[in-house]
Amino acid sequence: HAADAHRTDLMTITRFVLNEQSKYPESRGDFTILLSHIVLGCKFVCTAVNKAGLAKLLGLAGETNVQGEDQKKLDVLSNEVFIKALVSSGRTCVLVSEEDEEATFVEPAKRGKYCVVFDPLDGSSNIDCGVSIGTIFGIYMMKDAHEPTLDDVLQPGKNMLAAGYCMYGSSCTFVLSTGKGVNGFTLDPSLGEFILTHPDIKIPKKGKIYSVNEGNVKNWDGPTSKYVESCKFPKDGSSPKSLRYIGSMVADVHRTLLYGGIFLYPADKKSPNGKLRVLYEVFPMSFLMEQAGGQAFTGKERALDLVPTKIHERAPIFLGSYDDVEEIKRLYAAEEKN
Ligand code: P6P
Repeated sequence: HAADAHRTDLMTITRFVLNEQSKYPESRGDFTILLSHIVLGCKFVCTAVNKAGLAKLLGLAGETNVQGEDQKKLDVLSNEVFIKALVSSGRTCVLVSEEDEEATFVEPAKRGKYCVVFDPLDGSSNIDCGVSIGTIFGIYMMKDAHEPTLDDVLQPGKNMLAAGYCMYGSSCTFVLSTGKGVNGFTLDPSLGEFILTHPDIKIPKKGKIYSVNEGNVKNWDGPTSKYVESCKFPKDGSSPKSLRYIGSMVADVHRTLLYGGIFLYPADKKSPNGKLRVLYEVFPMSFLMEQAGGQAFTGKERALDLVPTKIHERAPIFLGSYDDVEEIKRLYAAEEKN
């Protein structure tokens, strides 16, 4: 009957989070309500992204649609959906989006105690060629019950209560950590529900894949160059690592989480802080990696220890299998000594 139980005992993401909530008797379910609004936003984006190709075919995307309105670009549309869903949840006070230069401060009547930082559609330049893209988010508790300020979102990543992403690819996969491990859910379109498909994800301690944009090799610093060299020509005679680089962070990180290995977006001469954004790319993915038994390093420190000073600040990032990141930490430490 195990199979039957699986078929009838549907562990939806809502039920999963309610189970978590039941461990905190004093909790009033605010987090559960917040998460259900994030999930709603992801379901909307999933359908919109899947129709994007068709929309292009029908000349909707980018031009005027059948109602003669200007069809919004998907990332702008996704951002509006998430901002509206988060404000209407009544559980947020400060929102930071990759799409908005300034933070959004929720009006007092709809204010809650959570702050959400997110990239509504990361990698959206890949939509037209069908590469997987995703929504990335992190959740902080406001610092204390006062007038919300930017300080509520300029917290180190280790203060996050939860983080996750939703990948829009061959299937729609929602990966979440609330600080007690990592779990993956797959959207069942017939139910419109995310079902638990990847319980308690743990990243392999060491991997056989490295993931970096080798086009930047001429600008890399010493430790990064030495590390990538060691992936291609291992000194211990082991076989070289494979290179897999999709160029969409959610897709590259999801593969790293499930298969192991290391994802790198290093600093280089052109961009001394790398390219990826601290609040809504580096922190959420680093949080997930640590929760899955991996680690995340900026070249100088543990990624989650970094204290951001600007909401769109960038940082270099090396994240993935524990032993692989340990290698690059050793090379940066050696560089420090010289
Ligand atoms: P590059 C997509 O534009 C993105 O923000 C991430 O999703 C991805 O990891 C990175 O940039 C790719 O950057 O410079 O290799 O094209």
